[in-house]
Amino acid sequence: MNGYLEALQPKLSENGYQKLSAIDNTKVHEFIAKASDLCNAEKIFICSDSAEDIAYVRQQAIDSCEEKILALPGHTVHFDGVYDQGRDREATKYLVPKGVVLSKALNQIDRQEGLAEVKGLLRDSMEGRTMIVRFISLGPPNSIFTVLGLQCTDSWYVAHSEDLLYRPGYEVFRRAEPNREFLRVLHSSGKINENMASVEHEKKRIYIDHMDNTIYSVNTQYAGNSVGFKKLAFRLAIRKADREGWLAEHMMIMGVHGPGGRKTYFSGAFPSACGKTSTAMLPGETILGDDIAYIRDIGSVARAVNVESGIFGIIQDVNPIDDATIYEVLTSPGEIIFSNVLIKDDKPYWLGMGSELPKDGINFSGEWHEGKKDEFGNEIPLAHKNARYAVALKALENCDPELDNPMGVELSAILYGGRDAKAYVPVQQSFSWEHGIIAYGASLETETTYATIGKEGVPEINMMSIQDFISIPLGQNVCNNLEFGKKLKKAPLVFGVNYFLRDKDNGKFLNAPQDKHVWIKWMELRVHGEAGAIRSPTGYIPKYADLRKLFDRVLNKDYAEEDYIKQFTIRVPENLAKIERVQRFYQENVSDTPSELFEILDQQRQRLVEAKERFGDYISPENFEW
Ligand code: SPV
Ligand code: MN
Repeated sequence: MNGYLEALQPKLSENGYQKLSAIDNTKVHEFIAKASDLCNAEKIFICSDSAEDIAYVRQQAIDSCEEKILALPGHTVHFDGVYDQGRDREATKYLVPKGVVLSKALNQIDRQEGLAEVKGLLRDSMEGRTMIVRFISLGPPNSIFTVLGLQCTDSWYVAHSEDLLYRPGYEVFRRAEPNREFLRVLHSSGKINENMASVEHEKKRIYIDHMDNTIYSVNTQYAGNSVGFKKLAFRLAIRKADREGWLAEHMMIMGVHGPGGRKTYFSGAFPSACGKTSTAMLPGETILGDDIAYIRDIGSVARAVNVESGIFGIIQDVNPIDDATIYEVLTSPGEIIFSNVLIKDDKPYWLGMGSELPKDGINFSGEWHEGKKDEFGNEIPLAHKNARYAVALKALENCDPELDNPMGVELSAILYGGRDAKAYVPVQQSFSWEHGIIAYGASLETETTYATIGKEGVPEINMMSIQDFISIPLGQNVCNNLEFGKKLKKAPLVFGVNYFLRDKDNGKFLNAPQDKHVWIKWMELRVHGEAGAIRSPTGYIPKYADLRKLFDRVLNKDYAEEDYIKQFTIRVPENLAKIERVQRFYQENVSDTPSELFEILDQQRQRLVEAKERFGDYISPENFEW
C-alpha cells in the first residue's frame, strides 16, 4: 500500500478501497488523493464500470435531483444554470509556464497564477459531498489509438453522462503497466442552488494545464465544460498528437453507403451548430462518431477512431423532416439525458421539433410561460437553443459496426463545412490534399453560434473547426495536417461543404437541410471515380446531370437547373473577399503560418481573377466546361 492509498482509505468503502487498490499506478492514487484533499470530499466513490456501479451512478443522479425522470423509460432531464448554457471561451484558459509563448489567439494565464486561482476556487468545494472517480478509455481500448483518462467530479450528472458518452476504462487501467500515462480531470459544480445548478457563474473557471496533463473545471455543469473528456481532454490530446505525429480532430465519422452495398468512411469537421451531427446521422447511412476523431497513418493509410462512444448533440430543429433518424431516437424509450429543453407533463420539448409546443412548463429558467422575460427584459425561449441530448451510439440502430475496431476505419474522404452565407458553393472537391487543407480546412469560416456563450452571428475564422481547442501554435496545426496527408500512399479526398449559402438577392438559404444527403452521395461517387466534375477556380464542382439523378434517387425531388446554377455559380467578389479575410487572419494572428498557405491562397486568387476576366463577377458553372 502506498501513502496515497492509505490517506484515501477512510473516505472509501471497503469495496471502493479494493477497486482502487487493484489499479497498480501510484500516479492514479496520487491524483485522487490530492483532488480529495483539495476539495475536501466527504466520501469517494470508485466507479469500476460494473453494471452495478453504472446503475448506482444513474440512480444517484436521480436521487440527488441533478436529473429528473421523464415519461418514457430511460429518459431523464438535467438543467444547467442560466449563465451556464454553453462552452465558455472567456472562462477557459491555458496555463502557460513562464518563458513559454502560446499563439496570442489563445486565451491564457500564467501557470502559477492560474493554478493558485483555480485551486482556491476548488478548495473545500466538495465538503459534505461524494467525489466520484471515473476511468475512461478514449478510443477503443487496447488499441494503438487508446488514450486513458481519469475524472474526479462531484456531479452525478457528469458521471452519468460519461457513461453514455465514453468507453469504460477501469479494466484498462487495471491491466495497464504501473507507469501508464493518462489524462486527468478535476471538476466541481461549486456552489449549487435548490435546482442543483451551479450558481457562482462569475467564478466559473476551466483551466488546462498541459504540463501536468490536467484539467480543472469549477462552478459549471454544462457538459462541454464539465465532462472532461469532451473538449477539455481534447485540448490535451491535440498536444499529444502533435508530439507523436498523428491528428486529433473535431470531426464526425460516418459510413456512407454506395452502390452495390459498398461502404466508404468519411470524416468531417464542422464548427458547432453547422450540421456535423445531422450529417453523421443521415438516414440510411451509419454513424461511427459525431464529435472527436483520432486519425493515424497506419500502413500509409489514414485510419480513424471515434474518441467517444456516444453523442452529446444539439436538439434544436430536430424534427421528423430534417433529422428523421435523431427524432426517432429521441422520441423512443432508451437511456437519454436531455438538457435544457422544456418539460411539460414529464415530456421534453425543444425548438423546431415540428409539432405544437406548450405555452408553459419547466425550463432552464425554472417555471416558464410564454412571454417570460429575463432580467434584461429579453424574452426567454421555450428551450435553450443549445439544448442537448446525451445518448450512447450503441443504442442507435444506425450505429456503425466498426465503432470498436481497434484499428479504426480507413478514411476515404475528409469534409470541411462552415457557415458561409456568401462565398463557397454547397459542395466542392479540392484539387489536391494541400489545396483542401488550406482552402477549405484552414480557411473555414463560420459565425459564432449559441454553442458558446457570447454574441451570436459574429463572423470568424474557425480553422478546421478546431480553433477553440487548439493548444499548439496555430501554424503548427496547419503544417501537421499538410504533412500528414503528404506521407500517405493515397490521401483521403478533401471536400468543402457549405450548408448555409444564401441567395445574394433575397438572402434566403439556397438549400434545404436534406440536400446535404445528395452532396454526401455525390462525394461517395467521386471517391470511386463514378461521377464527373467541373473544374472551377475554387475546386471541382458537381455536374447538373449527376445531381439531378441523385436528387431524384435520394430525396425523390426534382432538381431544377435554375437552382443548380444559383447554388453553384462562382461568386468572384465574395470569394476574393474571403481570401483577403483568411490571409489577414493568418498574417495578423499566426506568426508561424507556413508559406504554403499563402501560396495556395494566392493561386486560388489568381484562378478567380483569370476567370473574372473571361466571364465576369458571377460565373455560371456551364462556363467552366472548356
Ligand atoms: C460542440 O459545441 O462542438 C460540442 C458540444 O460538441 S461541447 O461539448 O459543448 O463542446
Ligand atoms: Mn463539438
